[in-house]
Amino acid sequence: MGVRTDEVRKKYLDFFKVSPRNHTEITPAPLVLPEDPTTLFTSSGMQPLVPYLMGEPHPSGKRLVNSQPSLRVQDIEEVGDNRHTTYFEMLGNWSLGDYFKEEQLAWFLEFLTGELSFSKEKLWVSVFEGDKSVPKDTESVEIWKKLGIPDERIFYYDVGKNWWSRSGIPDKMPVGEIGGPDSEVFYDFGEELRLHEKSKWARQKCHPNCDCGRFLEIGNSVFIQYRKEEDGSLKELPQKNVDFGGGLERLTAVTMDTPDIFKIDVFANIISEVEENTGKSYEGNEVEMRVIADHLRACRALIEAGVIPSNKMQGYVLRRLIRRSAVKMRSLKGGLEKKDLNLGFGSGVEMVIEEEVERFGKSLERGVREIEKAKVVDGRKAFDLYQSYGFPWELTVEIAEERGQKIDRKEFEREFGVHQDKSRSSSVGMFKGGLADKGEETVRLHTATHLLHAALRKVLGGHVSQKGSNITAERLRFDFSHGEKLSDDEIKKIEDLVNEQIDKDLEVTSEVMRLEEAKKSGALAFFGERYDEKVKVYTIGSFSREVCGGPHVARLSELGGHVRIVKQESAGAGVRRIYAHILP
Ligand code: ALA
Repeated sequence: MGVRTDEVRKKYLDFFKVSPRNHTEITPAPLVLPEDPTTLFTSSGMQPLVPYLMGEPHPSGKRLVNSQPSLRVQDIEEVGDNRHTTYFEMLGNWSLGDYFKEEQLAWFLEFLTGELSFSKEKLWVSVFEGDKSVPKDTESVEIWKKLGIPDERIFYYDVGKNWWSRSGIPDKMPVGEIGGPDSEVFYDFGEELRLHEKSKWARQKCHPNCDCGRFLEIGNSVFIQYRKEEDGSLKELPQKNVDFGGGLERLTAVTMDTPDIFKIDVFANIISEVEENTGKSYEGNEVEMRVIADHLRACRALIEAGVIPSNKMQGYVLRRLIRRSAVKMRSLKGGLEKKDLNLGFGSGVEMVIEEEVERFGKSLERGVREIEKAKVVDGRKAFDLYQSYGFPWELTVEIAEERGQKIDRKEFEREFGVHQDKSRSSSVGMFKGGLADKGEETVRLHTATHLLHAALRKVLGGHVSQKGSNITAERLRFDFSHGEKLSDDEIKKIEDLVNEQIDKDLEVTSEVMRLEEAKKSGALAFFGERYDEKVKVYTIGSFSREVCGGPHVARLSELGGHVRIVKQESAGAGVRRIYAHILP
C-alpha cells in the first residue's frame, strides 16, 4: 500500500511544531507572485522570507515551518527520469537567527529515522568543501559524525553543489543577495539500481550527487549567513540562519521504498488516467507518462493561480507545459484529440487545457510533418518552427531526436537571441510608456493608462498585467493578460472606478528607488529590469503605483475629463486589447 503524500507532509509539520522544536506554521506564498517582476514563480520556501533572513523580525517568531508549492522551469528538460519534476512541494523549516547547524542536522536526521523510519545506513550526506572566501564546513562534518554518519558516507563538494542562493554560486549573486554553504542528505537505493540505468551512467563514477538513479537527494539544510557586498565580497549577516528545503514527493517515494517518485499517489492518479485513455501501461512508457503527469500537475497549479496560456512570461511556461504534454500524448496514442489531456482536473482547469490543445493541435500536425520532411533540423529550422507553429525549442528536440535527427542548439539560441533583442528593445519602448510623442494629450492618456491598469486589476483580478501599450494624441491602446471578453458591466465598473479617482483630483508623484525597494513597496513592474537597477515609481494617491519612466500629469484634474473605454478586441491568445479616450 502506498503512503500518502498528505501523511508525510503532516508528519513533517507536526514534528517541527512540537516541543522542543516549537516552530510556527506559516501560510505558503502563492505560486505566482503577481507583483514580483524579478521572478516568474515561487521556486523555494525561502523566497518570501528574504527580508526576515536579513534581520527584519518575522511576526510569527524565529522558528517557522511550512510546505511551499514551487515551480522550477529550469528542470523542464530533466523531466522523464525517476526524480525530476517542474512542480513540487518543498517542505521547509527556518531558524531566523535562532538555532543553527547542531540542532538542524540532528532534527532532520531524527525526522527521517524516527518519523519516517528510514534506516540510517541508507543515508549519505554532503558538505561544502570551502573556497577562497568561505571555509570548509568542518562543523557540519563533526556533527554528522557524532550523529552516526561515518566518514565514508560524508562527501565534499564545491560551490556548484553545496552552496545555495536564489541566483546560484557566489559569483552569480547580485549585490545584496543572501546565501550560504549547505549540507544535503541522500537516500541510497542500492548499487544494483545503477546497473539497470541507461549506459550514460554506466561508465561514470557514481557518487551521492550524481543522477544515475542509485542516490536520491531528499533534503538540503542551507546555512544562510552571507550577503554579497558592492565590492564583490561576502559579508557575514548580523544573524546566522537555517533554511531547510525537503522534497515532499521524494520523501514520500522513499517511504514507499521506491526510487521512482511517479509511483506516489499524486502522480499515480494522473498516470492511471493516462493508462486508461491510451490503453497502454506505465511500464515501458515511463518517459512519456512521467512528462504528462508532472506537466499537467504543474498546469493545474498554474491555472488555479490565474495563469492562462500566452506567449509571455508565466503564460508561456503554461503553454510549453501543455504543448509538451500534448506531444507526448500524441506519441502514446498515435494521434491527438482536444479532450485527450482532460485527466480528471475539474472543468475549469480542463477548459483552459482543452482550448490550448485545440489551438496547438492544428499546427502540431503541420509542424511534425515539416520536421519529418526536413533533411536536417538545423537551428534555423527549429526557430522557424517556433515562430510558425509555436513549437517550443525543446519540443522540436523531442520530436527530432526520436527520429534520430540532430539539432544545432547554438544556432537556435543565436536565432532566438536576435529575436529576443528585437522584442527587448520594443519592450524598452513600452517601459517608457509606449508614447508616440510627449505632447500634452499623450501625457494625459499615459496617466489614464496607469489608472486603467490599476482598475482592471481591481475589477478583473490580479492575473491582469500589462502586455503592451501604445498612445497617440487621439487615444490610448492597452493590452493586458485576460482570457475573456469584458462584459458591459465590467467595462462600466472599470470606467467608474477610474473616474472616481479623477473626481478626487488625486496627486501624481514620483520617486527614484532600487527595483527591489520598488517591488517591496508594492509597485507594479512588468519588464525584466535588473535586480539592482534604479527605477522611477509613479504613485497616484493610494490607487496606483507603477514602475515607469513617465512623464505624467501632476494631478488628475489635469486630465480634463473622464476616461471612456471605446473598443475592445483580442490581441492574441489570452490577451485583451482596449482602446480609450478622455472625454471632456
Ligand atoms: N532554499 C533551499 C533550496 O531551495 C533549501 O534548496
